[in-house]
Amino acid sequence: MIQSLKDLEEKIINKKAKIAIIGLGYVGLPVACMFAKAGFHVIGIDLKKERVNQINAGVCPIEGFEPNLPELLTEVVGQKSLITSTDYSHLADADIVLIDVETPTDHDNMPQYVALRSACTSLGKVMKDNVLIIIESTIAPGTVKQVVRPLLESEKQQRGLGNYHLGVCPERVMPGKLLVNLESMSRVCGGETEEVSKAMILLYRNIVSADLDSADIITAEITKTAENTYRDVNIAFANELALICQSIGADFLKVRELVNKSPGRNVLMAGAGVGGHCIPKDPWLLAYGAKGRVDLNLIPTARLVNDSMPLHIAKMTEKALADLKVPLSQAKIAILGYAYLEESDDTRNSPSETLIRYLQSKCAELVVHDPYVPIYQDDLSIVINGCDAIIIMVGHRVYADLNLAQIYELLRTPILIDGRRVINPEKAKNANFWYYGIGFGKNL
Ligand code: SAJ
Repeated sequence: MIQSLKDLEEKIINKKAKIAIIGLGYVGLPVACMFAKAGFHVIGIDLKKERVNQINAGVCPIEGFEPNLPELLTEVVGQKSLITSTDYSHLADADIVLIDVETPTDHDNMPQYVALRSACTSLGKVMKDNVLIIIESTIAPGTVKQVVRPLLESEKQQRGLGNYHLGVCPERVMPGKLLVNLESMSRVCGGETEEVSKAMILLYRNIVSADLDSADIITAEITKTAENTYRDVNIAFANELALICQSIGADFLKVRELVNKSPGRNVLMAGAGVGGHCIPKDPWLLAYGAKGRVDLNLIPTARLVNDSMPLHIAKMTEKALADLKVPLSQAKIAILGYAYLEESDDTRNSPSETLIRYLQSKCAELVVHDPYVPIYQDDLSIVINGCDAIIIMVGHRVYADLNLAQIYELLRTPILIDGRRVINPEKAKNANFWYYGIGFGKNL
């Protein structure tokens, strides 16, 4: 086996190794472009014919602003160092196959591996001897052992194949920074053996300038899910501290500032909820890996705290309306922000969606605005005209810069619910608003 890896390492060094990427989404596509740019012949596989056609035409299918990715894609496709297809038979002579398919969780917070299973089965039917297969998708600890390997073994036996090599190398991309993150963030190269990890490091050194750390597969599976779970738990602490401040009569922002003066403290920001493509999902993947082994409390509870924040915002809104004797059933409410993150058009797992579902059957009218989301880009002054409450759900700059005097004139009732603490409470009070902010317990 070491001989085959020695051959593979030679091919990587002289850039003769044929690299294949399964899944050309916001991870697979930039990775494919980067290896092509580094001088390798890359074949990309995706089930979506339209996406494949777009890429082969030199057009970047990824929405949102991704600096340099469209230009890089056009370049490597033009040079024919990246070719894409829907046909798995193109993988038959691949030396290295990276798997970058979606690994979502379902409504019961269980991993959904339909795409991963399909990729492994289809690959198993065509892969050649001694291929190096690397899972880049975020997977629950134990997934290679319980899902990936059994599927590949079954195909290998049916075809009388020799050996193959397995590794896990989780990505750390972020929308808006795909290329820069892939190049500048460290990665864990989890190999089934040390020799495989060594070959992985040799491969990724072609596109990653940061640390490439050798590990075993289970360590690599845990690391990625743990780093996002760590963030989720810390956001939940900030949120629960904000609820305490709000109930006792302090300002969370002031408490946070003072706590963070203490060495080694870094309280994150309380907010109207936790959305996005990874933070809400990865804790459940980590928990799934520990299922039946450890009874978890902190990790699932942190998820419940964060998922309850949109409803906390709803309760604040109901209280504000009641304080001013405005029946909720007669109220017109504006939700400002639908994306999951400030200055983003990404709406996956949007906390605003939770709030909308809760309020829309209870109030007279619900309107939504978001400068980055096409269906919510109407003029803000038109959207909020005649409202009894405006709820800031996303910290977009445009909301932090609201002209409060102008907004005041447009509202029927001047209630401002600040779910991201982007408005100064004193300024709101001076502009005659009834201000309610997440974690703001002061009586104005
Ligand atoms: N959020 C808070 N309070 C905070 C930070 C975030 O409520 O203090 C909310 C945001 O509003 C958003 C959600 O959490 O709804 C997620 O925000 P995020 O800043 O974590 O952004 P993501 O989801 O894009 O997370 C990515 C992750 N990167 C990868 O998975 C490679 C995460 O690991 C990074 O830590 C994070 O970016 C980052 O640091 O920006």
